[in-house]
Amino acid sequence: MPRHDDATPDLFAEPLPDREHFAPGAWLLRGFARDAAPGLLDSLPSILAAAPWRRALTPGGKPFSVEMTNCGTRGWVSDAAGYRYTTHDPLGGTGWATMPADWLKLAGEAAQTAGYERFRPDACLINRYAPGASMGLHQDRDELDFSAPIVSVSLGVPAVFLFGGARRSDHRIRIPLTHGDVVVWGGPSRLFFHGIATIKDGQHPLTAGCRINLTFRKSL
Ligand code: MD6
Ligand code: FE
Repeated sequence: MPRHDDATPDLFAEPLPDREHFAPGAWLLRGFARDAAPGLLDSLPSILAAAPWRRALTPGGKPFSVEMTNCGTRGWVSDAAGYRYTTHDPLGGTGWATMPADWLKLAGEAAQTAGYERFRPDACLINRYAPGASMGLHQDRDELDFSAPIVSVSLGVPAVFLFGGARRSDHRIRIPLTHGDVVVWGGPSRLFFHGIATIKDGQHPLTAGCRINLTFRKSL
């Protein structure tokens, strides 16, 4: 049944997902995680019990301003030995917490809404931004398989996502992200440079003064 060519609108049709295409293969799904957010955040304490927040060091020895942890069968870590995925937390020595079922479901549905079928992430990097924290321009390139997209869920206080191109010096657009927004990208823009501008002071009922970002990846 055509949905857009009908002369009369179908009041009972499923609403079209609110999605904005901002680069080749890259989509912004505004509010996609808003309803799921309280449930998603309920899982944080048990994930943090396995692997608490830490400020990782870059391979060059500089601390990230963002605090990080992971869940999933693999987690992304950074230290003097470099950027990589590990099955165990190098700090605690224990395995990362299992990825909660509702996290996996949301990530799969977001990927599908952006046109990526059967996304099965094995890793979720969790970033916590206090006011003043930022994420420098980088590429996500520590995964083995660049055919899988990345799904990124923004929770809590707002942020500005910087999105460039294949070269570090390429022009960057600024995308405001608020609580519940989801960004999905892959395909032609999978290796594009991106970052997060310095977080401003703010308050959110679910995260107090911080922004939490869940970044789902298929590492293998
Ligand atoms: C953040 N996100 O939103 C940082 N990477 O806190 C990322 O670095 C990122 O959002 C790849 C894909 C989506 C992302
Ligand atoms: Fe990234």
